[in-house]
Amino acid sequence: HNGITRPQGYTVSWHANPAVEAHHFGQSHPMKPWRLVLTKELVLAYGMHHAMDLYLSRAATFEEMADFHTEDYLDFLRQVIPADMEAAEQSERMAKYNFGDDCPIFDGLYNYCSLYSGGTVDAARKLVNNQADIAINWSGGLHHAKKTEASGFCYVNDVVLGILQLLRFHPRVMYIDIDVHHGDGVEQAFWSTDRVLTVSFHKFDRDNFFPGTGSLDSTGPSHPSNPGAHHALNVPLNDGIEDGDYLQLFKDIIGSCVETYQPGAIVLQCGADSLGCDRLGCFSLNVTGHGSCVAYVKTLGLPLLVVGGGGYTPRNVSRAWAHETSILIDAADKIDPNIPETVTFRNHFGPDYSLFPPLSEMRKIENKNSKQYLATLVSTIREQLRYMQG
Ligand code: TV7
Ligand code: CA
Ligand code: ZN
Repeated sequence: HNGITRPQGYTVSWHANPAVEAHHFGQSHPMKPWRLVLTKELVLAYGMHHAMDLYLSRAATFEEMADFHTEDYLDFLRQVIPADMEAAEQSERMAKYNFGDDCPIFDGLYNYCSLYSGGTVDAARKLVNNQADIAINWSGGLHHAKKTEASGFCYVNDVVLGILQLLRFHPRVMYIDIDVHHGDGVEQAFWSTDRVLTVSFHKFDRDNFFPGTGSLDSTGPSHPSNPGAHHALNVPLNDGIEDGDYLQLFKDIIGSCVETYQPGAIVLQCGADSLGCDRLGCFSLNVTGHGSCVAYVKTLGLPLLVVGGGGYTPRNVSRAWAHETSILIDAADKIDPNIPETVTFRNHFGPDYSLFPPLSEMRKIENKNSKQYLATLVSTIREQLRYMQG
C-alpha cells in the first residue's frame, strides 16, 4: 500500500454517515451535502482510512438535541414537510422558526439534522471517554442555529451539542471558528458562561455580509453579574486576506488565548468558505494556508474535536478537508499533491488534478486588510484577554 499508517502515540476517530450526503437543499441552494462524498473519496483514495478509527454516526436523539434546542422547535423540525413551504396554515410557524430561502424544508430534513448532530455528539464522547485524542466530523460545524430557530443553512447547532458533552468533563472548552462567517449561534449559546471561550475569525461588514454580528468590540454582555462577560472574542476581517497574514494573526491570537484561558479541550470549526474562489466567500486563502491553522491547533496537544461548516465550491472544500485529515493523522508529507488516478469523480479536480491549486491567484481579490489593521486586532484582543482574566 502507499504507506499511510496510524499516527504514533495518539488516536484519531472519524465520524460520518453516508446518508447525510444524500440530502438536497434544492437546485440553486449553495449548500451541497454532496461535498462530503468528494471529501470521503479523496480520503479513501489516499488510504487515510487506515490511520483512523472509523465510526458510522448514529442519529442524535430528540432528547440529545433538546440539550440546547427547545422541544417546541424540535417538534416542528420533526414534523414539517416540503409541501408546508407553500401551505398558508404553516406560514406563521415557518416565519417564527426562520425557515425560508436560506433554510428550506427539504425531504429528510430531520434525518439530516439528527445525523450530522449525532456525529458531533459521538465525536465529543470519544474524546471524553479517552477513546480518541482527535475526533473528526466533517458533516458538522453548523454554527448559526439558535435555541429556537434555524439560521444561515443551519437547523440544529451540533457544535453547541458537542461542547455541552465536553463540558461534562472539562472545566473549560475553547471554540475556534475559521469559517468566513461569524459563529454567532455558538457565541450566543455560551454568552453567559465563563466555561467556554469562543473565538471567530470572519469577514465583517455589518450591513452587507451575513450575519452582520461579530465586531471587534462585542465580547459578551458585560453586566458585572455575567460570568460570561469577555468570553466571546471576534476577529473581524475585510476582503482578500492571504495565507501568510491569516496564519500569523491566527497564531498570535490563538496562542495568547490558550496561554491565558488554559482550556482542557478545543473544538475547531473548519468552514472552507474562507478559501479563495469560494462561491460565497471573499478571502484569498489557499488549501495550505487554511490547513496551517489546523496544523497549529494540533501542536497545542489538547483533546480536539474537528468539525466542518461552510464551503460552497465543493471541489475545494474536499481538497481542504482531505488535506486537513492528513495533517491530523500526521501524514501530510506522505500525500501525493497530484490527485490519484483511482479517485472516484476525479473529473471534478481537473484540469490541474492538484490537491493544492493556486486559489489565491485564480480569482484575485484586493487585500483590504492593512498590516496596521491586523496589528490593531492582535493588540486589542490581547487587551480583551486581560479583562477576561479579571
Ligand atoms: C455555515 N449568503 C452558513 C452561511 C450562511 C449564509 C446567504 C445565500 C444564498 C442563499 C440561497 C441562494 C445564496 C448566492 C448567500 C440576507 C439574505 C440574503 C436568500 C436567497 N443563494 C455557514 C447565509 C446568507 C438560497 N444569508 O456559515 C437559495 O447566495 O445573506 C443572507 C440573508 C436573505 C435570504 N436570501 C439571501 O457557511 C454553514 N444566503 C440560492 C438559493
Ligand atoms: Ca468564523
Ligand atoms: Zn460560512
